[in-house]
Amino acid sequence: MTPKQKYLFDLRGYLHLENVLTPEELSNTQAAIERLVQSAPDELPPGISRGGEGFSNGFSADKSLEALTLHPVTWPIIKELTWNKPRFNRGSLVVNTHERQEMTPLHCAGEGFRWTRRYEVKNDQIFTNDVVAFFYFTDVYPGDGGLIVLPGSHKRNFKRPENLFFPEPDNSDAPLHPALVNVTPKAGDVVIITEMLTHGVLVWKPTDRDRRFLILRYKTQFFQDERGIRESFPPEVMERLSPETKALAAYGSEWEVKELVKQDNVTLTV
Ligand SMILES: O=C(O)CCC(=O)C(=O)O
Ligand SMILES: [Fe+2]
Repeated sequence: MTPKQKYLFDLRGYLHLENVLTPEELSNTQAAIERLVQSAPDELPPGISRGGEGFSNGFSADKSLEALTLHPVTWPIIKELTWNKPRFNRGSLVVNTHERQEMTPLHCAGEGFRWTRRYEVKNDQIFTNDVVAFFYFTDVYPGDGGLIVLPGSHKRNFKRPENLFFPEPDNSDAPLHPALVNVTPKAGDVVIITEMLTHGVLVWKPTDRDRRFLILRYKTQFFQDERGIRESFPPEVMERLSPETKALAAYGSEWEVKELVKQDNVTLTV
Protein backbone atom coordinates (compact mmCIF):
# COMPACT_ATOMS: atom_id res chain seq x y z
CA MET A 1 0.00 0.00 0.00
CA THR A 2 1.11 3.55 -0.55
CA PRO A 3 1.67 5.61 2.62
CA LYS A 4 -1.63 7.39 1.87
CA GLN A 5 -3.56 4.11 1.48
CA LYS A 6 -2.01 2.73 4.65
CA TYR A 7 -2.90 5.84 6.62
CA LEU A 8 -6.47 5.86 5.36
CA PHE A 9 -7.03 2.11 5.80
CA ASP A 10 -5.78 2.29 9.38
CA LEU A 11 -7.79 5.42 10.13
CA ARG A 12 -11.08 4.35 8.55
CA GLY A 13 -11.00 0.53 8.15
CA TYR A 14 -11.66 0.57 4.42
CA LEU A 15 -10.26 1.75 1.10
CA HIS A 16 -12.19 2.79 -1.98
CA LEU A 17 -9.94 2.13 -5.00
CA GLU A 18 -11.11 3.75 -8.21
CA ASN A 19 -10.77 2.35 -11.74
CA VAL A 20 -9.11 -0.89 -10.70
CA LEU A 21 -10.43 -2.86 -13.66
CA THR A 22 -9.20 -2.14 -17.18
CA PRO A 23 -11.95 -1.52 -19.78
CA GLU A 24 -11.34 -5.05 -21.07
CA GLU A 25 -11.54 -6.66 -17.62
CA LEU A 26 -14.73 -4.71 -16.96
CA SER A 27 -16.47 -5.67 -20.18
CA ASN A 28 -15.47 -9.35 -19.87
CA THR A 29 -16.68 -9.62 -16.28
CA GLN A 30 -19.89 -7.70 -16.99
CA ALA A 31 -20.66 -10.04 -19.91
CA ALA A 32 -19.95 -13.13 -17.78
CA ILE A 33 -22.31 -11.85 -15.07
CA GLU A 34 -25.03 -11.06 -17.59
CA ARG A 35 -24.77 -14.65 -18.92
CA LEU A 36 -25.16 -15.94 -15.38
CA VAL A 37 -28.15 -13.70 -14.69
CA GLN A 38 -29.82 -14.90 -17.92
CA SER A 39 -29.19 -18.60 -17.16
CA ALA A 40 -32.02 -20.92 -16.17
CA PRO A 41 -31.36 -22.62 -12.79
CA ASP A 42 -30.46 -25.93 -14.49
CA GLU A 43 -27.96 -24.19 -16.80
CA LEU A 44 -25.83 -22.75 -13.99
CA PRO A 45 -22.27 -24.11 -13.77
CA PRO A 46 -22.00 -26.99 -11.25
CA GLY A 47 -21.66 -25.79 -7.66
CA ILE A 48 -23.20 -22.38 -8.34
CA SER A 49 -26.67 -21.78 -7.01
CA ARG A 50 -28.93 -18.77 -7.18
CA GLY A 51 -30.38 -17.80 -3.86
CA GLY A 52 -31.60 -14.65 -2.22
CA GLU A 53 -29.67 -11.94 -3.93
CA GLY A 54 -27.04 -13.59 -6.01
CA PHE A 55 -24.94 -16.59 -6.79
CA SER A 56 -22.93 -18.60 -4.30
CA ASN A 57 -19.47 -19.39 -5.69
CA GLY A 58 -20.25 -16.93 -8.51
CA PHE A 59 -16.52 -16.11 -8.80
CA SER A 60 -16.05 -19.53 -10.42
CA ALA A 61 -18.55 -18.93 -13.24
CA ASP A 62 -15.92 -17.52 -15.59
CA LYS A 63 -12.13 -17.14 -15.66
CA SER A 64 -12.51 -13.33 -15.93
CA LEU A 65 -14.19 -13.38 -12.48
CA GLU A 66 -11.90 -16.03 -10.98
CA ALA A 67 -8.86 -13.93 -12.01
CA LEU A 68 -10.06 -11.10 -9.75
CA THR A 69 -9.04 -13.19 -6.71
CA LEU A 70 -5.45 -12.35 -7.73
CA HIS A 71 -5.97 -9.00 -9.40
CA PRO A 72 -2.64 -7.12 -9.75
CA VAL A 73 -4.01 -4.05 -7.94
CA THR A 74 -5.63 -5.80 -4.96
CA TRP A 75 -3.25 -8.80 -4.60
CA PRO A 76 -0.34 -6.81 -3.06
CA ILE A 77 -2.82 -5.21 -0.63
CA ILE A 78 -4.36 -8.57 0.37
CA LYS A 79 -0.85 -9.94 0.96
CA GLU A 80 0.20 -6.93 3.01
CA LEU A 81 -2.90 -6.94 5.22
CA THR A 82 -2.58 -10.68 6.01
CA TRP A 83 1.19 -10.47 6.53
CA ASN A 84 1.75 -12.62 3.46
CA LYS A 85 -0.43 -15.48 4.72
CA PRO A 86 -3.66 -15.12 2.71
CA ARG A 87 -6.27 -17.78 2.08
CA PHE A 88 -9.17 -17.07 -0.24
CA ASN A 89 -12.28 -18.64 1.26
CA ARG A 90 -15.47 -17.29 -0.34
CA GLY A 91 -16.55 -15.65 -3.57
CA SER A 92 -20.22 -14.78 -3.95
CA LEU A 93 -21.67 -12.66 -6.70
CA VAL A 94 -24.42 -10.27 -5.61
CA VAL A 95 -27.21 -8.84 -7.75
CA ASN A 96 -28.98 -6.43 -5.43
CA THR A 97 -32.31 -5.08 -6.71
CA HIS A 98 -35.11 -2.80 -5.59
CA GLU A 99 -37.19 -5.90 -4.81
CA ARG A 100 -35.41 -6.47 -1.53
CA GLN A 101 -36.97 -3.95 0.78
CA GLU A 102 -35.12 -4.59 4.06
CA MET A 103 -31.73 -3.14 4.86
CA THR A 104 -28.91 -5.37 6.11
CA PRO A 105 -28.42 -4.15 9.68
CA LEU A 106 -25.06 -2.87 10.84
CA HIS A 107 -22.75 -5.77 11.72
CA CYS A 108 -19.06 -6.65 11.95
CA ALA A 109 -16.73 -9.48 12.84
CA GLY A 110 -15.60 -9.58 16.44
CA GLU A 111 -18.91 -8.54 17.94
CA GLY A 112 -19.84 -10.64 20.92
CA PHE A 113 -17.36 -12.88 22.65
CA ARG A 114 -15.32 -14.24 19.79
CA TRP A 115 -11.78 -12.97 19.82
CA THR A 116 -10.60 -14.81 16.74
CA ARG A 117 -10.98 -11.90 14.30
CA ARG A 118 -8.31 -9.27 14.53
CA TYR A 119 -7.18 -5.88 13.40
CA GLU A 120 -3.78 -4.81 14.70
CA VAL A 121 -0.78 -2.68 13.83
CA LYS A 122 2.72 -3.85 14.77
CA ASN A 123 6.08 -2.57 13.51
CA ASP A 124 4.31 -0.17 11.14
CA GLN A 125 2.43 -3.06 9.51
CA ILE A 126 -1.32 -3.47 9.45
CA PHE A 127 -2.57 -6.99 10.15
CA THR A 128 -6.09 -8.29 9.81
CA ASN A 129 -7.23 -11.88 9.44
CA ASP A 130 -10.57 -11.06 7.83
CA VAL A 131 -10.35 -9.03 4.62
CA VAL A 132 -13.10 -8.51 2.06
CA ALA A 133 -12.71 -7.07 -1.45
CA PHE A 134 -15.89 -5.89 -3.18
CA PHE A 135 -15.43 -5.63 -6.97
CA TYR A 136 -18.14 -3.44 -8.57
CA PHE A 137 -19.56 -4.00 -12.06
CA THR A 138 -22.31 -1.35 -11.96
CA ASP A 139 -22.35 2.27 -10.73
CA VAL A 140 -23.59 3.42 -7.35
CA TYR A 141 -24.64 7.09 -6.95
CA PRO A 142 -25.37 9.03 -3.75
CA GLY A 143 -28.96 8.32 -2.75
CA ASP A 144 -29.07 4.90 -4.44
CA GLY A 145 -28.50 2.95 -1.20
CA GLY A 146 -26.01 0.09 -0.89
CA LEU A 147 -22.98 -0.24 1.36
CA ILE A 148 -22.68 1.92 4.46
CA VAL A 149 -19.68 1.89 6.78
CA LEU A 150 -18.82 3.36 10.16
CA PRO A 151 -15.28 4.66 9.59
CA GLY A 152 -12.88 3.89 12.44
CA SER A 153 -15.17 1.27 14.01
CA HIS A 154 -12.68 -1.56 13.34
CA LYS A 155 -10.80 -0.15 16.36
CA ARG A 156 -13.84 0.19 18.61
CA ASN A 157 -13.52 -0.78 22.27
CA PHE A 158 -17.14 -0.77 23.32
CA LYS A 159 -20.34 -2.44 22.24
CA ARG A 160 -22.42 -0.41 19.80
CA PRO A 161 -25.53 0.92 21.55
CA GLU A 162 -28.65 -0.51 19.95
CA ASN A 163 -30.63 1.88 17.72
CA LEU A 164 -27.95 4.58 17.97
CA PHE A 165 -27.54 4.86 14.22
CA PHE A 166 -31.01 3.75 13.12
CA PRO A 167 -33.59 5.01 15.60
CA GLU A 168 -36.28 4.34 12.95
CA PRO A 169 -35.10 1.06 11.40
CA ASP A 170 -38.11 0.77 9.07
CA ASN A 171 -37.87 4.26 7.63
CA SER A 172 -35.66 3.95 4.58
CA ASP A 173 -36.00 7.70 3.90
CA ALA A 174 -34.58 8.79 7.27
CA PRO A 175 -31.36 10.81 6.89
CA LEU A 176 -28.17 8.84 7.44
CA HIS A 177 -26.47 9.36 10.80
CA PRO A 178 -23.54 11.75 10.21
CA ALA A 179 -20.98 9.20 11.49
CA LEU A 180 -21.96 6.74 8.71
CA VAL A 181 -20.65 6.87 5.15
CA ASN A 182 -22.52 5.53 2.14
CA VAL A 183 -19.77 4.26 -0.16
CA THR A 184 -20.60 4.89 -3.82
CA PRO A 185 -18.25 2.90 -6.08
CA LYS A 186 -18.50 3.02 -9.85
CA ALA A 187 -18.20 0.06 -12.20
CA GLY A 188 -14.55 -1.05 -12.14
CA ASP A 189 -13.91 0.22 -8.60
CA VAL A 190 -13.02 -1.94 -5.60
CA VAL A 191 -13.79 -1.41 -1.92
CA ILE A 192 -11.53 -3.27 0.52
CA ILE A 193 -12.65 -3.56 4.14
CA THR A 194 -11.57 -5.44 7.21
CA GLU A 195 -14.69 -7.32 8.32
CA MET A 196 -13.93 -5.83 11.78
CA LEU A 197 -15.38 -2.61 10.37
CA THR A 198 -19.02 -2.00 11.29
CA HIS A 199 -21.00 -1.97 8.06
CA GLY A 200 -24.46 -2.58 6.68
CA VAL A 201 -26.48 -2.19 3.51
CA LEU A 202 -29.21 0.36 2.73
CA VAL A 203 -32.20 -0.65 0.63
CA TRP A 204 -31.40 -0.34 -3.08
CA LYS A 205 -33.66 2.44 -4.40
CA PRO A 206 -33.26 2.56 -8.20
CA THR A 207 -35.90 0.50 -9.96
CA ASP A 208 -34.18 0.62 -13.36
CA ARG A 209 -30.67 -0.44 -12.27
CA ASP A 210 -29.30 -3.12 -9.96
CA ARG A 211 -26.08 -3.33 -7.92
CA ARG A 212 -23.75 -6.04 -9.18
CA PHE A 213 -20.58 -6.86 -7.31
CA LEU A 214 -18.38 -9.75 -6.31
CA ILE A 215 -17.52 -10.42 -2.65
CA LEU A 216 -14.06 -11.95 -2.30
CA ARG A 217 -13.18 -12.97 1.25
CA TYR A 218 -9.71 -13.71 2.55
CA LYS A 219 -8.57 -15.03 5.90
CA THR A 220 -5.09 -15.99 7.00
CA GLN A 221 -4.02 -19.44 5.77
CA PHE A 222 -3.92 -20.74 9.34
CA PHE A 223 -7.22 -19.21 10.46
CA GLN A 224 -9.81 -21.75 11.60
CA ASP A 225 -13.30 -21.11 12.79
CA GLU A 226 -15.28 -23.41 15.04
CA ARG A 227 -15.71 -25.86 12.15
CA GLY A 228 -11.96 -26.45 11.86
CA ILE A 229 -10.11 -27.11 8.61
CA ARG A 230 -12.40 -27.74 5.67
CA GLU A 231 -12.45 -26.97 1.96
CA SER A 232 -13.94 -23.59 1.16
CA PHE A 233 -15.56 -24.72 -2.08
CA PRO A 234 -17.51 -27.83 -3.09
CA PRO A 235 -15.63 -30.44 -5.19
CA GLU A 236 -17.47 -29.52 -8.41
CA VAL A 237 -16.20 -25.92 -8.02
CA MET A 238 -12.66 -26.94 -6.97
CA GLU A 239 -12.43 -29.10 -10.07
CA ARG A 240 -12.60 -26.20 -12.50
CA LEU A 241 -10.42 -23.73 -10.55
CA SER A 242 -6.98 -22.89 -11.88
CA PRO A 243 -4.02 -24.20 -9.87
CA GLU A 244 -3.20 -20.67 -8.69
CA THR A 245 -6.70 -20.19 -7.24
CA LYS A 246 -6.51 -23.60 -5.55
CA ALA A 247 -3.18 -22.60 -4.01
CA LEU A 248 -4.73 -19.33 -2.84
CA ALA A 249 -7.61 -21.26 -1.23
CA ALA A 250 -5.29 -23.73 0.52
CA TYR A 251 -4.57 -23.81 4.23
CA GLY A 252 -0.97 -23.46 5.39
CA SER A 253 1.02 -23.18 8.56
CA GLU A 254 1.78 -19.90 10.27
CA TRP A 255 5.38 -20.09 9.06
CA GLU A 256 5.26 -21.14 5.44
CA VAL A 257 4.97 -18.59 2.62
CA LYS A 258 2.99 -19.88 -0.35
CA GLU A 259 4.86 -19.82 -3.67
CA LEU A 260 2.28 -17.54 -5.27
CA VAL A 261 2.67 -15.01 -2.45
CA LYS A 262 6.25 -14.46 -3.65
CA GLN A 263 4.83 -13.04 -6.90
CA ASP A 264 3.05 -9.72 -7.45
CA ASN A 265 1.67 -10.69 -10.84
CA VAL A 266 0.01 -14.07 -10.94
CA THR A 267 -1.67 -15.18 -14.15
CA LEU A 268 -4.19 -18.01 -13.99
CA THR A 269 -3.22 -21.14 -15.87
CA VAL A 270 -6.36 -22.02 -17.81
O1 LIG B 1 -23.93 -5.73 0.27
C1 LIG B 1 -22.88 -5.21 0.66
O2 LIG B 1 -22.42 -4.20 0.09
C2 LIG B 1 -22.11 -5.73 1.85
C3 LIG B 1 -22.42 -7.16 2.19
C4 LIG B 1 -21.76 -7.55 3.48
O3 LIG B 1 -22.07 -7.07 4.53
C5 LIG B 1 -20.64 -8.50 3.47
O4 LIG B 1 -20.41 -9.13 2.44
O5 LIG B 1 -19.96 -8.66 4.50
FE1 LIG C 1 -20.62 -7.94 6.14
